[in-house]
Amino acid sequence: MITGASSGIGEACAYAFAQAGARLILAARRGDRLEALAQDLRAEFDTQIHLITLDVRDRAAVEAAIAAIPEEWSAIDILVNNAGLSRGLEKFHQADIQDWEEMIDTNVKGLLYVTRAVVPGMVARDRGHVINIGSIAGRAAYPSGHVYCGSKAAVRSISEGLKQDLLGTAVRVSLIEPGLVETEFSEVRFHGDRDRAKAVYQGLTPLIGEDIADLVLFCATRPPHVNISELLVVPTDQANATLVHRRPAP
Ligand code: NDP
Ligand code: 8X3
Repeated sequence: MITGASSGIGEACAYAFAQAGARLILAARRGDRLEALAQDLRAEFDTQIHLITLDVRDRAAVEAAIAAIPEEWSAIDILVNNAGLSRGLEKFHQADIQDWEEMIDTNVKGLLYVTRAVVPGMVARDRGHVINIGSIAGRAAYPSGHVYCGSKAAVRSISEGLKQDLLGTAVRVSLIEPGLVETEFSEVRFHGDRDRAKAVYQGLTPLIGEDIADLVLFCATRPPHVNISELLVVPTDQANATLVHRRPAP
């Protein structure tokens, strides 16, 4: 099951797992995008797919959607908690509080709702893997990142705590923390301002969704006794959350 499969890293994960022969449960709010993706995956890989149009911020909807998964799909082996977003890049004292609500509700509470609904089945079956998409932003805050960074620091803590509580079961927990990945992320952060979004990746070679999907698949395909607990991955042009190398335009 991949959340946020309608775009970017989640969509790339859907391709990677489809190619590897997995059956896929794909979730996101934009059902039309999911339908188009499912059509492509069925045509290219003959993938069996179950779609869930879902807003992970809606706790009741998450619980109902997981409970309503047809019997033959309900034994989820791998949960990729990828749905997430940033909103705004303003100084703390100038930021829009509604942006904060959206990030915390999606990145933290949404991830919790989905995980809480799926993990009990994994524990009961003594089999499963939760792969959380955190961020380099969860390791160190950057200017004007405050709440987004905080939400990803929470994902880091939640992943650690989940692993501790699942100790003694066969259920694995992995955290992948990417640096700059060119997806719709910055366009969403800047509320649709494409020029501002493009500038984020100008002069450097960013990661792409497929780079992260590769790692998600790698984590999921280790032997059962191997738990990759965390992976930090950045473009070669990025040293940390604030230090990137940009080449001048030719
Ligand atoms: P995209 O904007 O391309 O994709 C985000 C995905 O999350 C979309 O499929 C979107 O689907 C889904 N999503 C957002 N809100 C909700 C919601 N309320 N309910 C369900 N699905 C939702 O960005 P990325 O692929 O880059 O982002 C994926 C994850 O990777 C996020 O958690 C992000 O924080 C993280 N990340 C991204 C980095 C980057 O530089 N791009 C770096 C580090 C981490 P829909 O709108 O259809 O609901
Ligand atoms: C996304 C990477 O550095 O834009 O989590 O926050 S960054």
